Amino acid sequence: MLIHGKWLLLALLVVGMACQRSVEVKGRKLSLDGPWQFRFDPQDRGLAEAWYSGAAGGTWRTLSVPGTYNVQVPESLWYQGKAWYRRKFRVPANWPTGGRFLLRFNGVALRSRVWVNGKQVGEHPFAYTGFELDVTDAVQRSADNLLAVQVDNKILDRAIPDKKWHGWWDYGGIFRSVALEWRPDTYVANLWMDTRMLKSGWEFTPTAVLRQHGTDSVDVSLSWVLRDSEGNRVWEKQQGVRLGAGETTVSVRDALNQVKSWSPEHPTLYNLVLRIRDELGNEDSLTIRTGFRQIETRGSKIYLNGEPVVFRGISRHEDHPEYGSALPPELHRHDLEEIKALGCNFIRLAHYPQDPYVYDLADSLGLMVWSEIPAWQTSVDVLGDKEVLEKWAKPQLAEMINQMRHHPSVMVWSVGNEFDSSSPKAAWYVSQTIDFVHQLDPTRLATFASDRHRPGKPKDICWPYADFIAINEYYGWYYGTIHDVGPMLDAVHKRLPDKPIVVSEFGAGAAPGKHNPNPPESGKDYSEEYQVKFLMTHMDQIFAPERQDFMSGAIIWVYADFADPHRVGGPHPKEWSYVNLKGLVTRERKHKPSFKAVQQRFHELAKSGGKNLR
Ligand code: ADA
Repeated sequence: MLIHGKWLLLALLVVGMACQRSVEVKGRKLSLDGPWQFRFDPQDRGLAEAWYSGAAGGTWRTLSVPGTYNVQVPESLWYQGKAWYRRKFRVPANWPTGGRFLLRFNGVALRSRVWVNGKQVGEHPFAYTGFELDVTDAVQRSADNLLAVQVDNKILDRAIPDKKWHGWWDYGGIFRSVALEWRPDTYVANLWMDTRMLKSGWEFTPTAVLRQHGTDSVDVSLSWVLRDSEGNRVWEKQQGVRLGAGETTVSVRDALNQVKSWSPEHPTLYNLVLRIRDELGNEDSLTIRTGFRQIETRGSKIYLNGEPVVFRGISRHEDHPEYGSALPPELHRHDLEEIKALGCNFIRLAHYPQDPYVYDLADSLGLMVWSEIPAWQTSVDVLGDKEVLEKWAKPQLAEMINQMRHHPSVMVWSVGNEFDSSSPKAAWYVSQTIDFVHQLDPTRLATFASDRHRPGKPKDICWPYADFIAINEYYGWYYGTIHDVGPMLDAVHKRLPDKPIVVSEFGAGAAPGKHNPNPPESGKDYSEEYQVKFLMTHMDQIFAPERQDFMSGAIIWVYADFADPHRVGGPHPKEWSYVNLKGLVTRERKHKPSFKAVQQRFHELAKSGGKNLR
C-alpha cells in the first residue's frame, strides 16, 4: 500500500478501506520524496557541463520533493526555463536479487530528462501524467546511486499546451511523488476492469498488461481474484499463458449476478488481484480497487448504470499559495471532501490529469470524474498539425487513459478546452482524438469544452464528434446578461437535438469582502453578492424543468481561487492581481457566501433528481 504521510495512516485506521490507495504492488518500493539538491540553469549550461554527473560543482540548494521551485524559491515565481535536481539513493540491502528496477515519477513539469549514475535513462515530455523508467542497467546494488533530473518549464510553440496557454500558472519542478520500485523479471505492469450492465447482473473484463524481460518465452500461470470490500472472494479464475519478450495484454471476460454497482450515492468498491507465477516459481501481483459502472448516452440524455444522471459538478485546479501545484495529500482530501459536502456528484479536473490520489478519493467518496489533457485554448494551427497529433495529443491521451482507467469514478475523457471549435482544423483534431479515445477506452464518454455558442458569432462545428456537448459560458460576466443562458441552451439544442448538453463552466469573480447589496445583471462587478446572483440565475435556467429532456448537468467554475497569470489590469481588483477570483472558496480555502448558496441549491437538486423546484 502506498501511504503518504502520517495523516493518511491515521485516517486509514479510522475509515479503513475508504482511504486505501487504489494500486498495490507486491514488489518493493523506496520513496524518493524528501530533500533533493537543486539548481536553476537559466543559461542552459547544465547539459554541456554534465550537471547530471557526480562531479558537477557549483551552488546547489536543498529543495523538498514533491514541490515546485516557482513557489519554493519565492524570487523565481516567474521563472521559465531549465533547472536541475539531484539526490543519492541506495538499494535496500534486503531487496531480492535479479529482477527490474523501475523509477516511477507521478508528475514532473513541464518536461524532464533523467540520469542515473551519469547515464541518461529516459525523458518525458508531458507535465501532468506519470512515467516509469526501467533503470535496471544503470543502478548499482551495493553503492550509492546518483539520480539527476533536468526539468524545463518553458512553454513550447508547437505542442500541447502551446504558447496560447495562460490559464493557470506554469509551475515547474518535480511536483508529485517519486519512488524506486523493484519487480521480478516478469511482472504485471497495468491492470483495469471494464464493466457492462446485463439484463440481470454485470459483464466484466479484467485486463492486464504483462511485461517479460527475458529473451525466451516463458509459461506463466495467472490467478485472478475479485473481492468485495470486506475481503470476501466473489469471483476467481486461473489460466496459463505463454509470454514472449516484451508486453502482452491478457483479458478474461465473465459475468456476475450478485455485485453492487458504483455510483456517487453508493460508491461500492471491489479489489481485483492478479497474481502471476512463472516456471521457476517467481511471483508478482498487482491489486487495484475497481467497481461496476456504465456511463452512456441515449438520445439527448446521459445514463449512469441505466438511469438518467444529472451532473452537479465543480471544476478544481491543483493550486495553493503555499504549495503551488504540489498539493500535499491532506489538501487533496480536504478539497474533495468539501466538494462532496457541497452536494456535488461530479468533479472536472481542470485542465489536466491530477495527482493519482485525487482519483482514489473520487472513487471512495463517490464523485464522477472528468479528466482532460491540457489543450487549453491551443491554437488551431497547432491542433491541425499531424505531427502535433502524433507527438503531443495521442500519447498524452494514452498516458492519461492507461494510468487512470482503472478508477470506477472516471466517466469522461476530454480532449481539450476552448480552442477555436468553429474552425475546420479543430474539427479534424476533435474527430481524430475522440476516435482515438473511443478505440482505447470504449466504456467512457469523450468530449471537449466549447466556448463557441454566442449568438451572432462563428458556430461550433466540432460537437457532432463528441458524445455530449460541453459548453463553457460566462453570460453576464464577459458578455451578455445573466439571463441569456436559457435561450442559448435552447438554440444549441435546436441545432443538435440528439446530443445531451452539459454546461462545463460558468462562474463569476468575487473579491473576498467586496460587497454590493444591489448587484447588476451583467458586467465584472466582483462583489460576493453578484457571484451568488450569477450562479443562482444560471442554475435557474440550466436546471429548468422545460430543459430536462436535454440538459445533463452543470459544472461550476471553480472550487477555489487560483494563481492565473492572466488576471491583471482592467477592472480586475489590484490587490488580487494574478488571482482568478471565481472560486467558491479563496486560495486558502476560506468560504465565500457562494459556497453556502450553491450547497443549498445542489442539495435541493440532489433531492429532485436535477430539476429546479423553484
Ligand atoms: C475559461 C477557461 C478557464 C478559466 C475561465 C475564466 O473559460 O476555460 O480555464 O480561465 O475561462 O476564469 O475566465
